[in-house]
Amino acid sequence: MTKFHKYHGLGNDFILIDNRQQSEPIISQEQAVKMCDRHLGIGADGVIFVLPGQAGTDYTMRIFNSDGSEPQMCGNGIRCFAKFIALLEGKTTPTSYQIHTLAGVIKPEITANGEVTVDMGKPRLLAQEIPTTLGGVDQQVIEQALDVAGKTWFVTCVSMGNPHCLTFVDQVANIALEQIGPLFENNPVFPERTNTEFIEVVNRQYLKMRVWERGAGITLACGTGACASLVAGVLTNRCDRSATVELPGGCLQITWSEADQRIYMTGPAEFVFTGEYQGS
Ligand code: ZDP
Repeated sequence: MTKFHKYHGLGNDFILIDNRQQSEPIISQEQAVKMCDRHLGIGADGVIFVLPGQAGTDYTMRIFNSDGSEPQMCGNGIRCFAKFIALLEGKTTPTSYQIHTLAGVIKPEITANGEVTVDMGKPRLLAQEIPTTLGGVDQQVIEQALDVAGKTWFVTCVSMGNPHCLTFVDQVANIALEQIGPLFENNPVFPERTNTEFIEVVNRQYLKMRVWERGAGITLACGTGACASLVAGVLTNRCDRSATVELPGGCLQITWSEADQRIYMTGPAEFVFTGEYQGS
């Protein structure tokens, strides 16, 4: 029997586990797959663990995708994480935390209106940091040709700790995500697979994005993907350094600060229900 809390950020939904008593997740990757199953389990895009802090941080966050793989970071997940620890601690807003992740220290802050603003750190742009074999190891990958599904796409690669491959298109509604998403995700030019985003520029302060997530498939929103979309838009001079990113589940506000070069993401995170998982 495992106690859990269910949260979502713009419909990107997660099972949150209070794992403060132990430094290793109390759920295996195989169990996470079962819990995420929408017919046989709780249903979620991933499982997130609240672990004791490391290296002077308040807490450590680890994530298992719905396929059991472990990503470095999760942007919607960390907003849910902040709301969950505020609940566990009985804190009222505003509250800020330093969270240890596989993508470095990430700093969420619950604001007065209950939304969460996250200092996501600096984007990483070199091919070896993504990682991708598109371009030389210490070069940026901007508008590089990549053949997928019999078509040439011009892709920009950004790491927010986890890999993103971004393509600007005229209309996101016309992209056959279910068919082409897996072909990007598992393309041999991405040795650790990749998250894949298609972006439509509405104007310089408004982007529309649809995502195929590594290890989770189509999701209603992707926080790190929204951040990476804005970075790709700035690198290709399609948008300003501050913009709204509209996802199928709603909007995030993203800023790439000129002053400190860090990315700030603001959006909602909602507690849905709590329960006890009885499965194996
Ligand atoms: O990098 C990956 O494998 C992603 N599937 C991790 C989750 C990212 C995400 N949806 C986000 O919001 O950043 C959840």
